[in-house]
Amino acid sequence: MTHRIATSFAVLFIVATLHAEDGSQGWLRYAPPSPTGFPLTYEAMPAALVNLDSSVEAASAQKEMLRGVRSMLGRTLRLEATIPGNDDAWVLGTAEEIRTALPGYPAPGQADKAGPGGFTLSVVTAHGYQYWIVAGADPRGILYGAFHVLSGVARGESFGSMQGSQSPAAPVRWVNQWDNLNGTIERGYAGRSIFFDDGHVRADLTRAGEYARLLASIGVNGCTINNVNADPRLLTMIPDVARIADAFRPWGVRLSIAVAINGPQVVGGLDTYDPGDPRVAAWWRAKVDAIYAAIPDFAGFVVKADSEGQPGPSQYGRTPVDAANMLAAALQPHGGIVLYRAFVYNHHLDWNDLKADRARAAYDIFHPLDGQFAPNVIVQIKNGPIDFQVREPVSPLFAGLRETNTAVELQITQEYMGQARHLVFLPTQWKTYLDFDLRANHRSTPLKDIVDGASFHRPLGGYVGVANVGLDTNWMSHPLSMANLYGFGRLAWNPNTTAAAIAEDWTRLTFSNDPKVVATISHMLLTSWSIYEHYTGPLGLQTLTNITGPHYGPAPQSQEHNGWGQWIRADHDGVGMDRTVATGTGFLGQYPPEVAAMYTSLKTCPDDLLLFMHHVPYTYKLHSGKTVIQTIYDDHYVGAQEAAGLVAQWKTLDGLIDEQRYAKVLGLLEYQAGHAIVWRDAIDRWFKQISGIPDDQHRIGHDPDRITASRMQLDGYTPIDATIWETATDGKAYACRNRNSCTASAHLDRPAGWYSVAVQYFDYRQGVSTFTLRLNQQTIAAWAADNTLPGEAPNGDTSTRFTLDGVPLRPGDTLTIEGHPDDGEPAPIDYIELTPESARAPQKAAAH
Ligand code: GCV
Repeated sequence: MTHRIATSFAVLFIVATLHAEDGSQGWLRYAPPSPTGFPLTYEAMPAALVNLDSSVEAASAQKEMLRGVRSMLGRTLRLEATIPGNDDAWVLGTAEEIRTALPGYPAPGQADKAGPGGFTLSVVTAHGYQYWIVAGADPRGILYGAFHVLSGVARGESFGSMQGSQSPAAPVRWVNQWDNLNGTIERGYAGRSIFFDDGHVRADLTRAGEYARLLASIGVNGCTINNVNADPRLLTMIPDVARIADAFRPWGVRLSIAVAINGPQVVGGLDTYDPGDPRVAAWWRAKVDAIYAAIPDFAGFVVKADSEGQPGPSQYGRTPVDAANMLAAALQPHGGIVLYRAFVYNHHLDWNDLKADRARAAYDIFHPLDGQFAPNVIVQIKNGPIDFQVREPVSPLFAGLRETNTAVELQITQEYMGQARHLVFLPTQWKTYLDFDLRANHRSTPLKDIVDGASFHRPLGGYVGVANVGLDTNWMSHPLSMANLYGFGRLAWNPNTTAAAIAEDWTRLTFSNDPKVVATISHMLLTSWSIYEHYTGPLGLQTLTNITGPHYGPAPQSQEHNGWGQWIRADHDGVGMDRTVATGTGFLGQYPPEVAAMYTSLKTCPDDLLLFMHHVPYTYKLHSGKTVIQTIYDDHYVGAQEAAGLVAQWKTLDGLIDEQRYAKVLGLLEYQAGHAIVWRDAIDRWFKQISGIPDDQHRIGHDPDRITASRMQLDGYTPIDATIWETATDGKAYACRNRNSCTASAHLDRPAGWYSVAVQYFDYRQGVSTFTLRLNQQTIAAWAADNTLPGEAPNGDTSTRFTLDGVPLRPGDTLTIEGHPDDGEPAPIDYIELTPESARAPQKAAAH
């Protein structure tokens, strides 16, 4: 958090003059498009609307058109039962219905080419009247078409420019929610479940319906409502689950559930869950029949088995094919499908075994099974071979399953990507995966064409995004994180959409069409992944976060010496996993030959994945000409600086967007900029220590602007070990224990001038310690450590800073931090940093 002395009056004035928005509507705000710079072609828009289709989806489309047009253009459309012969009209319906009702459809030169789920927008002129047509290939297509029209209006597009046909790239466009029955969400960062509470389905499912509306607006057609670490008890709650399906149905979103493979034993009363046992198969058949009796449009099952402690077919010497096909047989008569996850690996790998490699697991297990899965099974594969890291190569399994349906699993919730506290726009990253050409059979086979079914002629497949929205009013906690949910839908609909188009459209819909807002936020979004990569784990090192903890702050050592296999094999001489066939784990041999060769050769392996593929000395020179170690150091400095740049960019929008979201995002970006410094310092200190190689710019450990607590005069504060040494100065935090308050004072000898004063402290999940900052005898700031960061100890998860700008200092001044512990949180501190504000005139400082 950053504050400024004596600005509160100005802030209050701004608050009073701006309209607040809470983010609850996401990108469906339906704000009037600003006329500035946009053709107002809607003058000619029909005043009537006819809906020819009787489906619930078309009813939603009709309602949405009325709502959107009224809200954006201030007009109330007149509903007509049939196409009026004496007026223009919007016409909604399936292509077939429109052809019957309007013999002129499609107009010459306006072929209707929409496939399943698709739509065609066109204008037909008959008897001198114009009919603005939203023709769905089916009821869902009508709904998607209506949302497309409304999105275009919101962005100031004319109906003319929207005309033509669109169809979704793949049939499966689902989100997975990792919601637990008790109402918590695994890796969810935006509050509790919108579906469950206290072991039950919520009585009030309003938010479930609103979520489905958001999903439908971006073409998502399925939602798995519970954690893939599935609780078998959900299988006993079908009547209540059916209520969620009812909330989804008007929006064309089909409900799916994640199932625990041991359900027959845990809730079914059998003494086994062996997929080869006929009693088990019969139990699943009966269960599936019961589900379809309650939920006729039930979509199917998602399965995580034999992974991270989940039960699986291996218990009985069976394979994923045995389990998946048994479930598929039960679902098949009803048209249901199974998404069987390929995220299966041994998390007790032997660190000392240089051939052991978690990245190999999915291919090793699933490739031999290619061609054996039932037609209604899809193997759901995470984009990379490890686990949603900041950068990984594409999983080679996508090219290893040529006679099996596949779907790519992308993570929308920012587990390893800053947990909705850091801005990371993921479509930029996802595009690198979707566009990556695996060169199967020496021909073009980009990932997007594989999961669309085109490359290997598969009838089923698609896109799954782990979304984890919660009860927070704005769905994903960080207002800018919603761009990721929106972007997932856009890419699942059309993976050729550019990240820039997604960023721009989302910004227009979510904030405004003001060119400055659009350019600034789009730029921030589009650069954010690279910024995050710079200050976390560059060169293919993975995120370098605390993998045995909350996956949040820096903790590079946690990658090593354990069974989880996210190793980077950093030692005194070098770093990186040797995954070559000749000398390493052989992982690269899982790729088709052209890709394997590209990664195997140091000449062609891209720098940004080098350390994922190779173990090299720290002094190895990259294509950039810089050594590995200096790149690691520099990238972290660059990343922290870029993160600070995000704050500056956002501040240029003050007054151009509503104060509520402006302030919320500003607070988050300031926090992020501070945390980027924590990341930078921790990773650079760690690599400097392990490599013994100094930074050629002498930055690491040389922070002339800092006064560490160890150099302050302390009253009550005592040193405690940071649980991850590199995340605090000299591995120590200073805690206030067994007292109501403690102080740390610094006597200053800086030149007189205006300074930005940052206090680096630790904010645990528990407790709300309070702090005051005094300049000589005067209190200049007070704040509470109430950010509930994910940890209960001083480390990189909890280290954060409070910043006060515009502080006039002169030699002889004393700055004092007074900490008041609360509920086990000992008001821990690390250092004060005094950054001169060079823009200010030094003589003003003398006046304080
Ligand atoms: C739902 C990672 C996450 C787990 C998650 C797992 C999975 O390991 O940390 O929370 O479990 O992936 O995708 O199954």
